[in-house]
Amino acid sequence: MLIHRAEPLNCETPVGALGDSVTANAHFYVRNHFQVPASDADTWKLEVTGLVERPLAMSLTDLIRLPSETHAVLLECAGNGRRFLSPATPGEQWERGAVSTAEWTGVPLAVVLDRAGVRPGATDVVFRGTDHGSVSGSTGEVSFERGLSLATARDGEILLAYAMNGEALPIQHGFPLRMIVPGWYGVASVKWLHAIELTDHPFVGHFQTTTYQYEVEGASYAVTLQRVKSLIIEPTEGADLPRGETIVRGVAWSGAAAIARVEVSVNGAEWQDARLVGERRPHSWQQWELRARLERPGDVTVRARATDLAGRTQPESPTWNRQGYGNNAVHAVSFRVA
Ligand SMILES: Nc1nc2c(c(=O)[nH]1)N[C@H]1C(S)=C(S)[C@@H](COP(=O)(O)O)O[C@H]1N2
Ligand SMILES: [Mo]
Repeated sequence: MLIHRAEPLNCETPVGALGDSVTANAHFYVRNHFQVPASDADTWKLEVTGLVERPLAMSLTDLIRLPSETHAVLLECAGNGRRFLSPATPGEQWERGAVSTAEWTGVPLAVVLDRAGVRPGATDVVFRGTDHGSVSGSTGEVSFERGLSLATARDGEILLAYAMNGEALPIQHGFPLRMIVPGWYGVASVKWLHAIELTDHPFVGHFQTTTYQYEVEGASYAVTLQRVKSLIIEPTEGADLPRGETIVRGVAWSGAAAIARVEVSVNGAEWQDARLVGERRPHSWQQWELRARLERPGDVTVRARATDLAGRTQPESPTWNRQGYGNNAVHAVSFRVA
């Protein structure tokens, strides 16, 4: 892992470990704003309050008894790729590995909302983690909290997850319970979740309306769905390759829709369609590969560009914004042919 900060732990996955359909728990990137909170599974409760018919306080055992689902879902930090923005922007200087995929098991959020019974007039939902600390620009302690509109919260795909790749949720990934919000940048997937509150107004808070905003020339809009993006896993940067056939391979994803195509360009030549490998899984990454013949010795640069079924594609260079989010520029890798 590439460690950006030890306290609290913030580390990214080496690109070479991102080629498989799921990422091992030990290799899944970690993004923490505050110290990892202590959690005692025996006394822990999930509270559901606010505009509901029946306020709930559920233990982990209560949740595990409800119908569960398992889905492969990719998480990407909105700051992934910040390191490559110019001029530099503040925050963790993530390279390309603040993205990973796991199989999450848990209870659909919609099931828990139905058990509580949403009252008329509720429009929004606030999700609270137990971690807290100080943040710049505000006095006192702030908890990690995020809001979603009720419509988004009910869409059926959001999980309250207690297992990751078949193991109990590791402490740094949110034990005992976290949200998994498919298609959204990772910030929406609140870890160490302990409270859900139904309200009649959109949530305003540090991690909602101050940070996680694209700020460009006076305008500011919220970070929501993952932008379409692709990553070249092989060849690796600076590799020495023999002449002849080489397989260029990688992964691609998008929060808005499945991947429609991935194109590769070798040394600036025309874009060629890569082959999409395996099944198309929504909310996970799509593996792809292209066989290229490299006959001339020397330096070679390959670039990869993904397009999703919503027709979105990647820009050649990053779209700069003040807080450094959503860098989905085309990935280029250079290597040598002997
Ligand atoms: N409670 C809490 N939830 C959180 C965070 C956090 O700091 N505290 N970080 C968020 C961000 S910005 C990301 S990218 C993902 C990272 O999840 P991971 O550490 O399991 O990879 O968790 C999100 N959920
Ligand atoms: Mo993030």
